Amino acid sequence: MSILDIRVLGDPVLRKPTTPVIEVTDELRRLIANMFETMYAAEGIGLAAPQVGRSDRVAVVDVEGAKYVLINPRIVSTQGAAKEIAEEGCLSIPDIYGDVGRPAIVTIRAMDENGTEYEATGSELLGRCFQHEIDHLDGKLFIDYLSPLKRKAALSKWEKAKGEYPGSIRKVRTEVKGEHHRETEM
Ligand code: K1U
Ligand code: ZN
Repeated sequence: MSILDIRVLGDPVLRKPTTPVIEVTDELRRLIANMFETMYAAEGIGLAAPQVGRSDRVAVVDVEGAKYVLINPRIVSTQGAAKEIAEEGCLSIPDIYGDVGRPAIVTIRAMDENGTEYEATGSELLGRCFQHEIDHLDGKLFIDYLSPLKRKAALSKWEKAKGEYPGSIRKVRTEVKGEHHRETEM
């Protein structure tokens, strides 16, 4: 398995809508395994294919040990009249956070890595993560939900930070015994 580079804000792949998966192949299963490894190395709870430069409609989620492979996911219902506000971050916009209002509970339908359809309902962090990842598959980012003022502040902070990511690429490092190891090819 490999840790993949993460694309950051500015890379057009993050804004490109994804293409539905027609067939679950071994190549797709390898991508999914690499996405899980990358997500864990980056200490995230979710990761969508565009974040690793792919336009397949695929994402992975692990919230408190509840692991999900999302192939061609869609939201089938939401519950909660008022939108619940909570802070979000994004592995593709490091160190930028903002409050996002979303339906409190969502039910999704998706396929797993065996091509089996399933339905899952998530509330709190899991529900938020499902929505954040499905947004990625539609080319949407959490900053799009911020008020104009907060979005402007977030983008101005990002303007100062983005130089750390040449080519809009974030190299994910894993820490072993207090040392940093770059896992991806330089
Ligand atoms: O898709 C991504 O960029 C991953 C993102 C998912 C996410 C974060 C917050 C709310 C909903 C979805 C992250 O995992 S960023 C890391 C993070 O914010 C976090 C990590 C552990 C617990 C809680 C949040
Ligand atoms: Zn994100």
